[in-house]
Amino acid sequence: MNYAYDDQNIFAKILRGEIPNDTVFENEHALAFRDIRPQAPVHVLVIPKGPYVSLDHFARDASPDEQVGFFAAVSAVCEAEQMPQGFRSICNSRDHGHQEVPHFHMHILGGKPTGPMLSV
Ligand code: DGP
Repeated sequence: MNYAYDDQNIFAKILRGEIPNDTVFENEHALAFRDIRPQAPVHVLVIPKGPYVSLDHFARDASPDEQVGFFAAVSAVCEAEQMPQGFRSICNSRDHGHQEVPHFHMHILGGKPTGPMLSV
């Protein structure tokens, strides 16, 4: 698979500081911020700082340090947002995954029941 990263995508602009965001957590390798169109009381996006298009791209090509840093951010968000009854994590990839922004991100949604996994 050839993953072509578009550095004009909206999350790349957020990482460069060209667009503001509501940051929840940041470390060397990842940034977590609130989704602009929240679909639950908690709706945070965790993104790597590196140029990865999708989950499969990140899983294949990100370094061990980047992968650890990303999941450290996921852990920090889950701790900070206090979701004792659980949450949903979603990574949409490309067209069939309904991915809107072509920079890998994980949605973390909680604070209410999130329903069945897919509505068909
Ligand atoms: P996805 O379909 O998985 O690619 O979802 C992209 C999400 O990104 C969507 O829930 C809305 C969110 N989003 C789009 N543009 C912005 C933005 O400029 N700021 C923030 N915080 N979120 C955005």
